[in-house]
Amino acid sequence: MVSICFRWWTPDVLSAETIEFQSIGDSRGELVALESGGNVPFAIRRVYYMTGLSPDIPRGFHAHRKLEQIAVCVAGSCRFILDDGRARKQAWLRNPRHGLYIGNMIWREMHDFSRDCVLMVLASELYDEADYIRDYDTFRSLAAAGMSG
Ligand code: T46
Repeated sequence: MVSICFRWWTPDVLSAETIEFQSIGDSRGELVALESGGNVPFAIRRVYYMTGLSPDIPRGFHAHRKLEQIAVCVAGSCRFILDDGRARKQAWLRNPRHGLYIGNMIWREMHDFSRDCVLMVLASELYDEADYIRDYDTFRSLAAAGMSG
């Protein structure tokens, strides 16, 4: 399966880019396949998804020490804010063929969920609360020192 990666912002924000997944479409509809080590650049150890989201209730507000993830809005839309400690950018997810790759040590916030948003996330590790950095000042200090904790 061919995947096309492209950056849509300057490389001052590291470890975050969109991956455009190939869609296999025919008269019955669209099909997108995600494969560990194929069009997903890590071994997938966990998948989770969010539903029942509200436009005025943001989520996230943390970074991960080691975790890599790909977020896909399989329905609806939402806006991500990504921050590497030096620069802050935003990305809208509104296409189920677009995955937002988020490397480690990237602060993320999710805003402006559409009512029909289904946000699916592929993760490189099992859930581990110790991998989270939930305090922004701590994140900034670690990022400035080139550390993950
Ligand atoms: C991320 C963004 C995009 C679990 O028990 N297992 C899990 O796999 C996950 C993801 C969460 N949880 C628990 C931890 C909390 O008690 O579910 C609760 C809600 O998690 P959290 O407040 O971290 O959810 P978000 O939407 O702020 O963040 C989530 C992911 O946690 C995070 O890794 O990058 O989505």
